[in-house]
Amino acid sequence: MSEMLSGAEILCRALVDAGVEVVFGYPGGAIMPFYHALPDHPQLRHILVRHEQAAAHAADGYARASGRVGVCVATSGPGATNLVTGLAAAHMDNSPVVAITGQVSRPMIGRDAFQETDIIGITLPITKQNYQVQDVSELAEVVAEAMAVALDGRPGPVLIDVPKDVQNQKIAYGAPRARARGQSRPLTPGGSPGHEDGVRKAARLIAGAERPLIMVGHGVILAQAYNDVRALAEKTGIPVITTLLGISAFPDGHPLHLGMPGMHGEVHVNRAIQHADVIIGIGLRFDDRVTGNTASFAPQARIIHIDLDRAEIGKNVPVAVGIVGDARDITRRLVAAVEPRRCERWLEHIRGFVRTRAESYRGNLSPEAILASIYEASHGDCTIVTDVGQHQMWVAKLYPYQRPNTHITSGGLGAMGFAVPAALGVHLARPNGTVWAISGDGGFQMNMAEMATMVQEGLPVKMAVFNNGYLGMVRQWQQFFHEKRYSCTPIWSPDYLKLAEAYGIPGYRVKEAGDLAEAVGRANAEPGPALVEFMIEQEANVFPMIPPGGSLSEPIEAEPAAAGGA
Ligand SMILES: Cc1ncc(C[n+]2csc(CCOP(=O)(O)OP(=O)(O)O)c2C)c(N)n1
Repeated sequence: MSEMLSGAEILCRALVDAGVEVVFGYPGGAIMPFYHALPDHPQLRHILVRHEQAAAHAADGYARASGRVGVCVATSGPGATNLVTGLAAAHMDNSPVVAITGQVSRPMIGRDAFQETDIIGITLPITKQNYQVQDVSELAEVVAEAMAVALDGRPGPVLIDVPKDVQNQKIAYGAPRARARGQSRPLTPGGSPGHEDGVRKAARLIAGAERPLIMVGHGVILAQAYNDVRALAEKTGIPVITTLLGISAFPDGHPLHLGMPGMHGEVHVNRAIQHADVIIGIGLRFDDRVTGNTASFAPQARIIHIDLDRAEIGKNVPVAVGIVGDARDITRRLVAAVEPRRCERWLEHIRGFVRTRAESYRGNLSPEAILASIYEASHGDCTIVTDVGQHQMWVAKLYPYQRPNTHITSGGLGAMGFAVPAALGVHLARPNGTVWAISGDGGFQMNMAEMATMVQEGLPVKMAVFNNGYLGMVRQWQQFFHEKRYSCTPIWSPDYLKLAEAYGIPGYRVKEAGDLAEAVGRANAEPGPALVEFMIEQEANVFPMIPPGGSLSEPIEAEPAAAGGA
């Protein structure tokens, strides 16, 4: 049986067929046929954002929290280009997002038509794949394929550009030939012949190691390999390091958890790396914020690297054993292959590196106390979505994550403005859980218009704004490396409480630690969205810090006696 359907109707139907339930978007001329068809598909809940960048970040947040594809929609030209930052963020952090953009009609393509942009060319390097649909008969298959490509193997964003005349074209529509391969994340089948050899070699290296470390990244979260990584650590007694995107892949309070490595990693974590003789890296890319100068990174270590993407093995650091495969599958095999052992002497050694935190915070309201109050108000049961900057690093270092995949941040791209819209998406994926978006006063001002989306769509996201009056992380770099020349980093803020009030959102301002519990508790208990502004010390810094391009062995551990040079 077939019926006459327009391309726009086929598009909606294909999304429904693929199991899509939420679409983040913004209408406009070239995507109007899609919006015309949308009300006939109530299975698709549309969230009207206030800026297309937010649609892409929200789809990304939804994808990371659910393990399903996040979908965003925009019109051609400015709508499509506004998606770019969000797609780049999803690309860097391997988040399965499908973006659908309207395009000018086929006869107008290439004529600089109104709102024509070559979004295919623009997004080529920041998508796993992109399509411009030239023939309406291919549309359903393209959607099904795009959904599968976004999820398959190493996830990432895919863009489908649909000219307006293709959306309007009617064809006899039957069931598509290729169907979406489902919405749940497929486990990559293991068992290729190379694995056994790699796992055996890795097990031998681990058996002979005196100072081994496990380093876990986002791949462990994507593969949901939490229990397997924990089993590996507990069977061998090997301590575990979690990268920024690996945070919440391993419980913070576990006796084998050391913390975060790299530029703002704790001294004992980076020292452990520099002294390790074997590093088992699972689902991470050893990026420069983790390694510092690679020439001096882990000089004594032989590295076992497990990654789904062959191209990652040996890309940034030399590898003794590379195993290409799904983190869960390979780690499980490794657990079976290793002999039980303990690493007490090594753990003792690392404990000797631990520094009591240099008390550099002079204000009344420390980031540590703020984060403790959020943890307590939500009984540790919430998802934290961070923006980019100092507050992001404080959260990464200080928030005591216990549950898997409860820390979501723009790690690879480091896109300010991510937290608030991504938190919308996280809430839609986890409607029964609490979601806190934590931003600085700079990043919050980039996408604070999404408060309107929260109100219109009834999304009870909790917003924390760390107000230090500066673009804090850049100011910190200026203090340390640019002779304290605070060029263009002081930043004025509106009255956030009045602003929230204008949106009908309750707001609280906290200046003293003593007021934390009540304000955060009330915001957390609000049935709808709520905002808390924290007036933190203006020139507080994140310590320790490895200077950009520096060695993990040479951290700045406290306020420089005299600012300058590096
Ligand atoms: C879109 C974007 N623009 C610029 C930057 C560079 N940048 C990184 S951190 C930072 C300062 C962030 O300031 P704020 O949001 O107030 O957070 P804080 O560091 O004070 O916690 C800037 C400008 C960025 N990461 N993203």
